[in-house]
Amino acid sequence: MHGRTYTADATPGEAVTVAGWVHETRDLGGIAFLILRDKTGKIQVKLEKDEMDEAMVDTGLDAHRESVLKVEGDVKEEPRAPTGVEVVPTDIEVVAPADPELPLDPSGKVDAELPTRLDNRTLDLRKPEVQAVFEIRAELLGAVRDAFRSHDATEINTPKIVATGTEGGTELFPISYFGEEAFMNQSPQLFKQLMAGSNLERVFEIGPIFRAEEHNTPRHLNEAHSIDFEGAFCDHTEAMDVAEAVTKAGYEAVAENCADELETLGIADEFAVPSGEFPRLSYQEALDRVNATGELDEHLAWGDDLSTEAEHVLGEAVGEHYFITDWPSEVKPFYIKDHDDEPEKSTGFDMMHPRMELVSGGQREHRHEQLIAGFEQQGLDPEEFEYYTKMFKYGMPPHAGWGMGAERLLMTMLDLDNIREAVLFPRDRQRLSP
Ligand code: ATP
Ligand code: AMO
Repeated sequence: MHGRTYTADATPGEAVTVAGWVHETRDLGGIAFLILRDKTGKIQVKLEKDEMDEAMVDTGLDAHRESVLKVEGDVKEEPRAPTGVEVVPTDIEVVAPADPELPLDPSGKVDAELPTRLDNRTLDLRKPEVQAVFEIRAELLGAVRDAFRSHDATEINTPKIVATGTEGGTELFPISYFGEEAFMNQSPQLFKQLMAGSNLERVFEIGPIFRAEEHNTPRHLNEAHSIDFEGAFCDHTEAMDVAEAVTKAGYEAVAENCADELETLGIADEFAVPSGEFPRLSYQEALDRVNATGELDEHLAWGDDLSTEAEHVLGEAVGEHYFITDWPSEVKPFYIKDHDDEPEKSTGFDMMHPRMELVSGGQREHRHEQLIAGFEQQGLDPEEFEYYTKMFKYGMPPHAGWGMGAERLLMTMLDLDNIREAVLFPRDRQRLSP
């Protein structure tokens, strides 16, 4: 075991200093064992009461579970120890004591409810199966970044305090900005488009989005992380290709680099990298497919949104990641371009996991006049968006992109029941701290 500050390898014959949390104390009478734990694993420390310094033995035995101890000693081979080696101590120091009453049990012997876990994330993350989720999250986001870079996209960061919303006016969190009305950003949508029109051409961002959704569901957060892509000279089909490639790259990296974490989560055997092309169903085909199952009470018709139930029925029928393309123009936002030959159909698409929607995207309306008309159709005042629309007068190329919920990608990948398991400190209707 390495203590981060007092690093040493636990090789037999070596003198080491290790530091970590007291995972367990086993007092067998004349002999006692401390199991110390840190990021790299666990190690046994042997305490022999009659043979070792009494004060040192007492320090070890008196330390409550989850206290941080620093132990100096010699590493000895010991077949009966859990890792085959143990530390025979020469000095034990309490670095940080822990109260005897713990709000949750990091050894996992006693189960805790999700709210208790979220209230005590530090202790919760001392459990290997919880740590594994966040190690995988980091690997996944790293792989997503690499995949974008291999697609020639430049990482950007856009403002989170903004003057206007884009994804529907009721879902905005208002804030006061030096006395002026402002909002937490719902999506980098307009900014990433402005950058697609710059010499950066292809951009991506991984950052927070804020939605004042009333929903209190296992797949909505009020602060989520969005993986956004926008590419100049791309159409919606190329944007779908990028979404598919980025998703597969994420799965591949996790399969390759997180074998231990998948094992810890008990999903190593069933974890599968999506293979083959994701089917692309048109919205009409999706409706037909749902209707054909006969599993919904109502018959879905053109213009209907796909309810959660319809999404489930469809997900079960398709059984893998898939796209829904060519949505009716009226259900997609102003920035989505309609098909030139069939204006009632848009280039908007969603990428679905059988359990839920992961991605929304489309080709954008890049023609100034049509963009302004789109605002008016949606009941929005184009004047308020002038900072955005004016750039469409100075050579805005055709472009397309999408946004993917990072937590949804992770929760579907790891088959987590609740999206709150996929974020360290979730924000929802009931939760503003920690
Ligand atoms: P030792 O000669 O190493 O002190 P022991 O067999 O005389 O060991 P006790 O002091 O009675 O043992 O130890 C109680 C229990 O602890 C026994 O079941 C023994 O197998 C176990 N034990 C002893 N030493 C270790 C060790 N270093 N690691 C794991 N288990 C041990
Ligand atoms: P949309 O609103 O569909 O599209 O969001 C894109 C993706 O972000 C995730 N997501 C959420 N995840 C958790 N909790 C939420 N409250 C939440 N809201 C959204 C979903 C969703 O598919 N501007 C467009 C994207 C684009 O066209 O580029 C947009 O924001 O996975």
